[in-house]
Amino acid sequence: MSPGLIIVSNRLPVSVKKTEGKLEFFPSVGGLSMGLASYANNRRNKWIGWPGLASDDLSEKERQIISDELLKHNCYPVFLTQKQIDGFYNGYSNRLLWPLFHDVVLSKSAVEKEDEYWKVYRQVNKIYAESVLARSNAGSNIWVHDYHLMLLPALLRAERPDDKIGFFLHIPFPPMKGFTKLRDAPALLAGVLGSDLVGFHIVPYANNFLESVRHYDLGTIQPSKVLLGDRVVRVTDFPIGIDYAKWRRANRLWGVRKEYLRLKLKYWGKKIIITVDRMDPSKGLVERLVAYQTLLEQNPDLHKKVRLVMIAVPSRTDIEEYKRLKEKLEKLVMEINTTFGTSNWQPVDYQYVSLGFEQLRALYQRADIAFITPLRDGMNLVAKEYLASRSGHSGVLVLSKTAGAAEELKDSIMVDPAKPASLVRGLKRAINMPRKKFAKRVAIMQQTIADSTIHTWAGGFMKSLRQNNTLGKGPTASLSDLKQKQIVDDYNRSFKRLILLDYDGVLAPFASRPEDAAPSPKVKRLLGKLAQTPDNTVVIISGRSRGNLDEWLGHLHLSLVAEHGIFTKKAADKDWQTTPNTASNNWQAIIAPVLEKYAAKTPGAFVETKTAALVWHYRKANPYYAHKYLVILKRVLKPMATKYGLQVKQGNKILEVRPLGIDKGTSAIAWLHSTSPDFVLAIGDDYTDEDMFAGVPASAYTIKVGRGTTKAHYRLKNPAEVEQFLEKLSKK
Ligand code: ADQ
Repeated sequence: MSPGLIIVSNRLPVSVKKTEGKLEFFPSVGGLSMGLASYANNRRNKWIGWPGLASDDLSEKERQIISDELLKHNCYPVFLTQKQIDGFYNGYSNRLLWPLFHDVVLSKSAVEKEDEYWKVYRQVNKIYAESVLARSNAGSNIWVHDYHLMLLPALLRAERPDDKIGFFLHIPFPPMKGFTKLRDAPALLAGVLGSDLVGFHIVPYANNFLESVRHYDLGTIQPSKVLLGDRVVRVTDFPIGIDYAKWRRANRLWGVRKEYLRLKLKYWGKKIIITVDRMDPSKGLVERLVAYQTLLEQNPDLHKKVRLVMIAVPSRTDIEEYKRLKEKLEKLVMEINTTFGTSNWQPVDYQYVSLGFEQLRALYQRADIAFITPLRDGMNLVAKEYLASRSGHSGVLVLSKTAGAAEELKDSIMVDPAKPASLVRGLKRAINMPRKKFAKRVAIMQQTIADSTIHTWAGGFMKSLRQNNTLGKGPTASLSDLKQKQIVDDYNRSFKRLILLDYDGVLAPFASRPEDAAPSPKVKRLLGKLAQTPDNTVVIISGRSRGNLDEWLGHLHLSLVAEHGIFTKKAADKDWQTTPNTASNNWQAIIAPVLEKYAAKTPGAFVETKTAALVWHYRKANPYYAHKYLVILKRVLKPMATKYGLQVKQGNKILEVRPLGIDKGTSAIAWLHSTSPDFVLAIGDDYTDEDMFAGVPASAYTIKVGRGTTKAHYRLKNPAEVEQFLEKLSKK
């Protein structure tokens, strides 16, 4: 049986409060707990988190009662004192990280306390680490959630090198310029990089994260990956979804029907606009009300016909900024209602409550328009829940382009929450939108939400987490002096030797321009000597064109393989041979413009045309754009590759497109057959060489140059070390 899953988050799906000495248990509100609750009901899983109340005035007995009750939900409490809650939760997490990540101005008093808050944040992350370690065994799958626990993955990794650790951020990850304002930004990144897999809602957040990792030089950045010595941290997007079927079908529930009827009567004859959010400065509630106010000012004809139902759920009520927001909002509601309201029309129906599922579902069903305009939002589940709850394809959604959900819900009426006029225009369009006209758009969005649910999200993340660790199995040993001596001895004792060497990054360091990476005289001398030794077959097996290899190495007694195996020239031959069935390159005329298009968008990137391959180079490109467009490019190329029988392979700062069946593995196998060696050595540095390592027998000596996961048995640091090693070998 595979190990269960340990979920760790700041809040548990069940919260506890103590009123007049009595403990009360109730479901937590918020995207995360709602989203994962349905996933975490499995008894084999454990959910570790804070139960939501300070431990200072809890007796031993009360703690036991809490633990026992939570255990019924597979939950385990982390008890925190009021002082810890103030520094860790109210302070560092919610007065610094949250606003900074949502591009909300930080309050001066919060910035002044950064040091103080940081100390407690670190301390509490350590408390979480101790709790997780005590409740799980080595080899566990651990899924850490959100900005409160950014240090936790590295703390766990230090104790549990073999655990599978995933981290998911539910809020946006800001651009590098914003993030690096935090004094301890590098420590936060290093904390997250303790994971095997880091997930974000959308690609731009993942790219922002990678950009910050690059800024502090914390690892080697590759598209969707950070290489840290022998570890790979995958960084990718997993857009969270909702339990679509549950929301869709809930109209059958008696409680929903009853509530719907009540709302129908209450809001009879009015066009109902709803806003449903936690009371939070990032949700843009004031801006939304101001837009509604302007709409009423500008359109007297709408008076008495519309009504804004504003549901604000109490949130982080101990924090000064949240208290001020509530006051401001309530003042504004009053102002609107007294300015425009009449004896039988109240323009805003404001409710500061947490609704139950059935009430919320009925409200979604009654609302003609959902006006969801956060200033910034990781995803925003309310928008998805609203669409899922509509009967048929009715309803209209107005959505901020700055919500993560905007990536998927492109058919909504999209607005810019930073521009008041855009909000007013969007709302007016929604009010005037003919029902039928919008139905097609709702149908498309409903399909998107139905296809990408909370179950596919959690399942997809877990599947990826498991894959990731098998890929990163066991570190590859660096090639010690002793081992080098053993290889040299074995080489000397053998009768027929095959030496397969990649060129770039192995025999010569990378240069900014491919044509500048010529071999040094010393390397040429060593290769010449090895090639001249009787019973040696030395093959340079490269992605380079024939021209480069001929020019640099053609005069030595080497065998050459160009373009990953399309062309071969044996040491004794004068001419190149072409691998059968690869000569047609009609596909290049179709793929080249696509690569050119994205090279034009990526300053510093360029396209190289080989005889039977195309290469998108991004070594000199701005990494932000390179990674952004690389992801898109791979997606765009996928169906084209299938159509034309091509493979798209990522190498060291390159993306190469070439015919299927042409790779260094196939080529290595052909050399093995034609030479029947009793000694095989293969040295390579990038992804294309992994095919070569896989193609040679297990008894072969395989050496990876540089960092990154590999199938090779040994590792050398750089071309200089390769040179030293080849020198030892050539001393026979
Ligand atoms: P939140 O900021 O909490 O979540 P959101 O995604 O909208 O934002 O989720 C709110 C949840 O609370 C919804 O499931 C909704 O039904 C519920 N809710 C809201 N108001 C309510 C009310 N008055 N009564 C009862 N329930 C209410 C964070 C991030 C989001 C991200 C989620 C999930 O800020 O951007 O989408 O996590 O990753």
